[in-house]
Amino acid sequence: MDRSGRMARHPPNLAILGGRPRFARKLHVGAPNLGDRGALLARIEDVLDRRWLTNNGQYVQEFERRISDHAGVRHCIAVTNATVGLQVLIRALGLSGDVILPSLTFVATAHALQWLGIRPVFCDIDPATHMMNPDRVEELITPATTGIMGVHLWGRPCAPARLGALARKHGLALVFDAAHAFGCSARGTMLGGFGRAEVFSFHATKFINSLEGGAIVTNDDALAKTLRSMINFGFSGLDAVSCLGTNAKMNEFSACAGLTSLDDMDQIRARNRQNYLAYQQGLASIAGMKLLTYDAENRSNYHYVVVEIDAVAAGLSRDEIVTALWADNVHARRYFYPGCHMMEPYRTLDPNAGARLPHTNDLCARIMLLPNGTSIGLEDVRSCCQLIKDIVARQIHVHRALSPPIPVPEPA
Ligand code: T4K
Repeated sequence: MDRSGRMARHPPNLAILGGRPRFARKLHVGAPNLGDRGALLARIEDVLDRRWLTNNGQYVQEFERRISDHAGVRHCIAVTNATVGLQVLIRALGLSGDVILPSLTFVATAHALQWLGIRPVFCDIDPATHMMNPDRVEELITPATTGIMGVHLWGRPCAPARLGALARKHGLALVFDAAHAFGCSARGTMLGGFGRAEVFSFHATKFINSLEGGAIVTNDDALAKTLRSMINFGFSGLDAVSCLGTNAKMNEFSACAGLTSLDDMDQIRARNRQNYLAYQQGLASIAGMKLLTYDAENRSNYHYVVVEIDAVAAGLSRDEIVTALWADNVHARRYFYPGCHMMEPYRTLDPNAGARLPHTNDLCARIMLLPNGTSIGLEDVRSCCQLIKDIVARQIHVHRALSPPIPVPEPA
């Protein structure tokens, strides 16, 4: 059906209706951006030649320097992944009791707290930005609150100035899960330097990747010293252990991959942006599709292509569209459905949390992420938009084919 409500006369074929998949290969949200293979292999050869594989190796140190330079912060502590980075940071800050965070985030944000016996208190978002709403944060502060964990979702800044003022007013520790936000800024200041510390992810699916990996960045000298010791069993020197620690050290192969990825950062961003703009153009004429925009005043890595679906206007629910896309080999994702508060153990611990999270619940049911990154070209984006247009045009047939609804497939 087109925007005027007419049925298309010759509806195109779709895989969900028995046609051949539109794409011969699977298009993933999160397919790794691979840097120059030769450069990566040369670095790995060098690691092997020098027989220094981990424990603050030369490539980890170089990676840390380049991350802190780019983010404009004094210290960068590379870690095995962002989840462990958050855990180490939370412990180093001595957080306890309750910490306020959004529910619209990857479950790792909440798990990092719960893992350490801290109660995650989920806060609703501003539907216009998808960010945790500072006004709602203030309402949730109680004597048990010790901290606020903002999440720069999709690389958009999570009100760092307002949350900073709130944290100061109430004497709370402010940290940021900046897993999505490497290379992004808030009004001219790169994300990474806000709050007590921020944590980037360099997982394979991220803008910059070190296979698995993450980094804690901070301008706090004393905190950085503690963090560096904590990620290495608490060692402060040979045979000297000065605090409780764990093993969260990044290895040299990961650092080699991270450096190779950083070498290509400008090209990756340019490709992301070019694809994003093509999606913007391609989706503009499709009923019910609203692409989340990135503010011109903030720098973005354009890694995430986030679409809000209006099921009434599109004539199909988000889940129906996602199921139809998967059949055609476009593996759109429903990040971060159904929201952390609906996942265990949080659902059992606080079964009523959803009542204070109306915007989170609404968005979780409507968001779809589309593939981006260097494995996706302009032709892919155009075909993907055409595919969505065709799905919407055949809404009655798609709806019928999915009744009773076929569950959205799980990733392999
Ligand atoms: N905070 C936030 C806000 C986060 O988003 C994340 C991680 C974290 C904290 C924790 O960071 P880390 O501890 O991971 O450093 C994936 C990633 O595993 C996860 O890192 C990421 N967020 C999350 C958004 O995405 P899943 O469970 O969706 O992964 P999976 O296996 O379904 O893969 C995602 C897509 O990427 C699939 O379509 C397949 C594709 N893919 C994946 C890999 C690993 C590839 O094409 N190639 C690959 O090598 O969590």
